[in-house]
Amino acid sequence: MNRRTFFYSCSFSAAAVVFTGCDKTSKKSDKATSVIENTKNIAIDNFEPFTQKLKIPKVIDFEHIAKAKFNAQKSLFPIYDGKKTDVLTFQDELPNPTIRIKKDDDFELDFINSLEKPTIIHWHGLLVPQEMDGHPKDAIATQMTKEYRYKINQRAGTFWYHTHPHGRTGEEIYYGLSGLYIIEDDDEKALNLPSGEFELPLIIQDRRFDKEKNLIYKETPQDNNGVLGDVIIVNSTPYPYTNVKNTKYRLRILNGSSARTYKLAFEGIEDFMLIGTDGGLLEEPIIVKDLLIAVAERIDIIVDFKDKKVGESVTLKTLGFKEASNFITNPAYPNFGAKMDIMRFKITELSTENSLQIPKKLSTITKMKASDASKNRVITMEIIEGGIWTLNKKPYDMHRVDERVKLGSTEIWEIKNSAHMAHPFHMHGVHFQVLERTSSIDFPTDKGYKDTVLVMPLESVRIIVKFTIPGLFVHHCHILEHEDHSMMANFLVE
Ligand SMILES: [Cu+2]
Repeated sequence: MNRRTFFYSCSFSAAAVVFTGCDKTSKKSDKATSVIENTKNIAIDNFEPFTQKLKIPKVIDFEHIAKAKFNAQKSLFPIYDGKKTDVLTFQDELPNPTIRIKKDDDFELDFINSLEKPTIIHWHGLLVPQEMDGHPKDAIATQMTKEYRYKINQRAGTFWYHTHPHGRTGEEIYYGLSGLYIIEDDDEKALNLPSGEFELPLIIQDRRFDKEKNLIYKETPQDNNGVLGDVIIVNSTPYPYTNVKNTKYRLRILNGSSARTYKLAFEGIEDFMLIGTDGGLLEEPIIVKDLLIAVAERIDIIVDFKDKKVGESVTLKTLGFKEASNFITNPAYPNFGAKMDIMRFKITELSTENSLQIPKKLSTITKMKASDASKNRVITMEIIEGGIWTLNKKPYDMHRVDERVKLGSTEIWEIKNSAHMAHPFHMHGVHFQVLERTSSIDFPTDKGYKDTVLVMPLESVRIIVKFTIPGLFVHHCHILEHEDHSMMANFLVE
């Protein structure tokens, strides 16, 4: 039985699918490579990992242009060298461009929707007026144009953009509609962090391909728990490699996957330095051996190849871990905590510049205190009858106001996860800080400004947030299949 017929030979009970699904497991392949544990990977059966060179997104730099244009469209693109597959793009190629812009500069972009259905772009992590944020209710119809105009009014950091139409965000991002958005400022520039060729953007995503190397998305009802793929692409390149010198690199990493959390580590390098999170630089670097990064989170890290010789290589991987889920997902693919390789750094040149030091003081973060908050709210993450993922037991209605918040106020939101599965909780229009967690798992990323926080199974996380922008925004789970079905709600700041 091949994998395609295996999928469709499982029978599903619609009501029970979220909890049980099909409990068969796919047959392990004798040819299973070292890339992934416990899976049969058809797309890479005849593919040698680390043979395709990492693509670097082209840059739209607002220092040199005044206005950009995005046209969401269907394209054909070779994710695997030599084999084109159907994708969605903003400028007819992948990866989509990285936007670079400075604090206080004006952002101007005309967005044309050439897709068959309404859509909208959301600037994830940006603090912009409500009408520029990309709320699902603001989706524009086919062939319409939306003019995005706003000023960058926040400190430096690594952010991203993606489309956000209600019910179709997962599919649109999966096929390509996302990219990085980097804000720079003078404070960060003065730190002299690795830049130019020593600064690499890495968008990590897991994907599925059929035998012909065409992208495939949902296949079974279990996929509503989260679409997990067996091929990791970085900057739209499957299991890529990149050539490096034996010195420090700054990696701006985005988890742009549908559902997968990664526990990132470098084989051959014991530790690395976390310097920034969703909302920009930490106060000081934190040395880590590995790091959890959930969907939509960003980490800014320094990795040093100084002890490596020319000819050696270092593999970025996700370690196996069990903490995030015991939910059953499509058994044909590696589960939530699977160990997988991601990409390889090949040391090909000696560096002439090894003396660069990372400053001990990176930025100032004003810690918010629980006593600053005027209100406490509880947001629950749970499944209701019919296997629907919700916040506070209510499927999303884009015209219903779920939470009313006073403009200028500070609140504590307690995010309570009653499920045996971790969910990344995201808020639009704010940056928040993590006050405390009920679990003992260490999250170094909690020390920075956040817009997305992973709430572990049966865990409660208390966050503190100041609301400074008026209008209607969404908060939601960032597992894309959950936000589409229907783990999202509206808050109105007034
Ligand atoms: Cu979720």
